[in-house]
Amino acid sequence: MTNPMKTRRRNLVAKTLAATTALTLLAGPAFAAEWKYAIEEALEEVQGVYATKFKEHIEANSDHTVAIFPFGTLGESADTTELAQMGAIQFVDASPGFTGSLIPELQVFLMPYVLPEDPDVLADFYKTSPTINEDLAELYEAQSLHLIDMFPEGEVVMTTKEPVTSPADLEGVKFRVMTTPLLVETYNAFGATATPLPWGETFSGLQLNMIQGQENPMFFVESTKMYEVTDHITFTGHNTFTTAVAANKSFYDGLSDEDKALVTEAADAAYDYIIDYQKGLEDEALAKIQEAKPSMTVTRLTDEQREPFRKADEQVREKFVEMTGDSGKAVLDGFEADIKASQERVGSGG
Ligand code: 6CS
Repeated sequence: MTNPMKTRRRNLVAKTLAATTALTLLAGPAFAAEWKYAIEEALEEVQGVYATKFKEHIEANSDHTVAIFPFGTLGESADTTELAQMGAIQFVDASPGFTGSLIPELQVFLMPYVLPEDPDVLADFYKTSPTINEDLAELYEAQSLHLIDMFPEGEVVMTTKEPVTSPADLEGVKFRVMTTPLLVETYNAFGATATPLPWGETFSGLQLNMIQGQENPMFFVESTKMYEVTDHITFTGHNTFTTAVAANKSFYDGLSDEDKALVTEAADAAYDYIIDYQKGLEDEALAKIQEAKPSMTVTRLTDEQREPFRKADEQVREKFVEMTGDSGKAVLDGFEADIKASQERVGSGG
């Protein structure tokens, strides 16, 4: 349901940004522009590190400048996505956990036990997959967005108030998920009571015990201090957090060939950097959490313990196809074929 307060605020933000963009264009030297780029995280977090690298490359190789808007400055993910669709900002980092509500096929990234775990396979997959870079990219275009890059942000772990080793432990647990419908299906199939919430409501929800669990990659559990409001970490191996950077379509289509090439080069540099940057990040974050809160428990589910969670896959697959029809089925088939191709290329069972 649309919240009129939020819509009014979003419209005001859009108008202000559009006006400042126009002023910058008028005042700046010929062809130089300030490009606005919103992210869902802080500058020091993975999306911020990628965005900073992108900005550095653009600024070192052109007269353009990039202004990064971290989480909280322009609203939640749904708000910044809308701003990018309207052209009030030029770039947005928005994750399928939210954008899956806009482009249902993107929910393929949220299906449990479908993405490989091997980081090398993942790094190859996001870069080379025709399903991502051609088929899903086309679906972005239909939403006035041009897909620039998708990249992984690390294995998702559950953090909860009570220990979790089986779906029975999730019974009665209100578990916060990002707002895309397939995540609700997944966590309900895992035995929990899935509770979709924007990111900004998660910490307080846990603090007030309105929710008792959430999932996120380890670096984010540490940087956002999720460990202060939950007591147990569980590695279930069911997913990797995926994010996506997109540009406003009319803006991108209107760029010169030279600027389009510049954007591609900047994205390639940022992609390579962020893949490398994340090596060891999970272990570092875990060590910091254990130092800050020695009582935090860490459980890595065995294959046997994962089995009942894996069973959810069939149910979630059916739901995915029900929600997305033939188009989603084709995306899922292509997705799995591309993963297999990356596994063969990288030479791993991943
Ligand atoms: O759980 C979330 O909503 C957030 N998680 C990450 C890793 N990045 C941004 C997103 O909003």
